[in-house]
Amino acid sequence: MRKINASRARARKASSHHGPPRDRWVSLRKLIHEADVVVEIVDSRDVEGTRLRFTEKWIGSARLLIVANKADLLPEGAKVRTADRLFVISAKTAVPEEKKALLDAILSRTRKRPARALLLGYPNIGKSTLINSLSGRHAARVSPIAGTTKDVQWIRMNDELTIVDYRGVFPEKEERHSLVLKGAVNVHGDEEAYAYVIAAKIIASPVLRKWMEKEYDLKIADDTTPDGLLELMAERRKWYLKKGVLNIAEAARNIVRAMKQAPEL
Ligand SMILES: Nc1nc2c(ncn2[C@@H]2O[C@H](COP(=O)(O)OP(=O)(O)OP(=O)(O)O)[C@@H](O)[C@H]2O)c(=O)[nH]1
Ligand SMILES: [Mg+2]
Repeated sequence: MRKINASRARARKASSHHGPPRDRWVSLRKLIHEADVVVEIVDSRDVEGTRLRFTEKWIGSARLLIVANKADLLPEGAKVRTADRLFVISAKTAVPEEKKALLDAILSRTRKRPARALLLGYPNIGKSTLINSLSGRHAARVSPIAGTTKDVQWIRMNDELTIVDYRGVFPEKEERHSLVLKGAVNVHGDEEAYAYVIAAKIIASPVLRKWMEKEYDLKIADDTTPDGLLELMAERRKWYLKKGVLNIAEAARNIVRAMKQAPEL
């Protein structure tokens, strides 16, 4: 009796979208198999860094459409950095023609009607926002917290197309600090360690430096250190624990949050 229950529990687990990573990959493979088109969403600011390496291998290029989202966060005049052909958009666009062009691009990947398109991408990349924008209604839950979409949600766009919203995915081996920079994981309590990684990255990048200087109205010198940058932020915003003691933890939380809106990842 016990044995049967255990094997039933295992079977249930394998078909669930929660559970340990291995089961998740099994259910993802099944969803990919059932999809007519797979739309891989990447970040316009870091196309290469937010590509999912397994898609080409599992799906093949005929059924795959790569969409670079968050184009509105690119610095003015900057182009999406990539060698690949891809569709560039901002999920926040209000231009109906842009949405229509994306829907057409998705449908052009298959002859099946109604077609089923599965959206895949890193957490927080804007999959649910894009679905809401394309459907013109609030069908999928959206938030700046990575991991908002927990399961699978089928959303009917029109007679021709159903879109499947799926939880964010990323390579299991990817380092946590790299995921923090991409906004793909949430940081609680331990912001400070990541804040230094982010500060170093900002200091090293001319684009990010300029953006930070404008955002916080401060001046970053060539010899500014990551610690120094957090101090500058706290000074500028007048974050003090008490008189004369800067609140570095507050600056750390802010730099982690601000990075999600950075013009470059
Ligand atoms: N500026 C800008 N922000 C965007 C865009 N698309 C999404 N966002 C923001 O990015 C955050 C994450 O958006 P979601 O749509 O929840 O992302 P998701 O990929 O569904 O995330 P998970 O469900 O956690 O995997 C939200 O704060 C959105 O408002 C975009 O094109 N431009
Ligand atoms: Mg989502």
